[in-house]
Amino acid sequence: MKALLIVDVQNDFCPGGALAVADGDAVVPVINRLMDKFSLVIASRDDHPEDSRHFEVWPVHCVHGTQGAEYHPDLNAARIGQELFKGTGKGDDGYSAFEATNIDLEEYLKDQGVDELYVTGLATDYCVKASAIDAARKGIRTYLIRDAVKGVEAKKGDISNAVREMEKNGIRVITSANVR
Ligand code: VGL
Ligand code: ZN
Repeated sequence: MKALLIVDVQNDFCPGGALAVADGDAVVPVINRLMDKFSLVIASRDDHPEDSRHFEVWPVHCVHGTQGAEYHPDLNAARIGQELFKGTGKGDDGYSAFEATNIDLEEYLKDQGVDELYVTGLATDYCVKASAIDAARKGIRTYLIRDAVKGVEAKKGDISNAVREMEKNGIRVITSANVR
């Protein structure tokens, strides 16, 4: 059983948002098309309190209840079967979807019989990387869909280094055209 994981495709990570990823919204049509190939689609959401210590290192973004924390309006959110809220505590960065506080994601995937996770979304060099590596370490066969992710690239090479780190952790890098 395979599942599609959408990481943080939220307004604040898209152009015009508080922590915009360049071309972040370009992943939306790719992800919408991929949804047709999955019976289970799950999505993480950065959902920070306004006084989060996470904002000592990042601009204020994805504050609980704000427009910036909503999904990109073109994302086909109706297909999302389970949401994963993360970074919800004051001292909680919540980079990985496995740090979701509304559900134990590892248990949930076990209950659903998921043994293959296809990872998409934002940002390649932060929450996508953390989520994919956690999945692989939990014994889930994990795929990074390279044309369905975009990164921050705060320093030159961050994205390619993140992809390499994921590969070192056993994650298979594929393109959306190769998803059956
Ligand atoms: C993210 C930085 C801070 C992400 C979230 O979704 O990759 N990056 N919070
Ligand atoms: Zn955040």
